Amino acid sequence: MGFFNKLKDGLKKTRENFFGKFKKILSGKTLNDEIREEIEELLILSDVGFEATQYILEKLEEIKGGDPFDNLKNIIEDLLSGDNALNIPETHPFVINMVGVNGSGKTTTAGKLAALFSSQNKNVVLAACDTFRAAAIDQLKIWAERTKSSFIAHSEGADAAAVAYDAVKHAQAKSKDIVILDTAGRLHTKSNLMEELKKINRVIKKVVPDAPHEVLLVIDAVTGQNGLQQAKVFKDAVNVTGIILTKLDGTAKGGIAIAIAKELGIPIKFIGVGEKIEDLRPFNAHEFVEALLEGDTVENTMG
Ligand SMILES: Nc1nc2c(ncn2[C@@H]2O[C@H](COP(=O)(O)OP(=O)(O)O)[C@@H](O)[C@H]2O)c(=O)[nH]1
Ligand SMILES: [Mg+2]
Repeated sequence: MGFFNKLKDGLKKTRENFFGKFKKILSGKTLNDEIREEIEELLILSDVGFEATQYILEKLEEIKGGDPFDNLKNIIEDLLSGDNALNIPETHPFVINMVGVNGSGKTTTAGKLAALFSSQNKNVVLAACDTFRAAAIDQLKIWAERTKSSFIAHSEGADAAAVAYDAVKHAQAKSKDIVILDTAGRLHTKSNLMEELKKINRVIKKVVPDAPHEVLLVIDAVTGQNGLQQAKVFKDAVNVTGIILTKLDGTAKGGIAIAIAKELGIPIKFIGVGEKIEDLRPFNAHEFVEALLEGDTVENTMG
């Protein structure tokens, strides 16, 4: 399956329940109160959130001419468009810090990213900075083996920043291209977690002054508005440079991507639409909107 079809497949629940309905509601129509209400309801139900929903409705009203469905697509694409290129430094190592709450998909995504970079002939170092549980260290080790990445870990309970420091040092000494720091996400110690993440960012600067080049916040799409609130905590504490939205395949409320783009103002850089290595892709707003709003699934289910 090509990636576009995989993306469509991953967004199936969201499309079938909500976004796939817009074409029929809007195409060739003139806006009226009934249509406006229908759109508003679908957007809210899909977790687009109040702010972005109102914005979309206002824009739709503003645009004169054109087909309202095409206008809607353009508005959503504009909302989702950001600078989603990775901030790759001129000299390696390129250091990526992965942050997010437990279960959001950090470790899996770190592994998928390692696979993606390896396929581009980059040497990757995976660092087990989630030292809270031995199982977390083992989980990353498996990804390192699968992706032929170097693996840096200390024992359970070790200082996360010390692991990060060693990983960056190792990468520099061995001329590795990329370091991915897989951090902890236990929220019940929220302030400690933020302090730990800040310390990691501080300590690696002693080796590479402009590191981390990316702080990627991993958000589980299934957690919806709740995940968005958590994201704000991370955004305030560590300098988040990009969002990775995972598990879009597991929710009908994929509209959360639009809420995130509008409310956080941080570009979505990757999305996850499944558990396999190939299910992580660089985010492309145009492709995403096409996969979300176009498609024959609605017609088929109505036949
Ligand atoms: N369906 C689906 N599952 C995912 C995706 N990304 C991660 N997962 C699963 O989410 C669970 C938690 O992932 P993990 O990487 O351990 O989260 P962490 O606690 O943030 O490190 C695992 O079972 C992953 O396989 C995705 O895009 N789609
Ligand atoms: Mg983990």
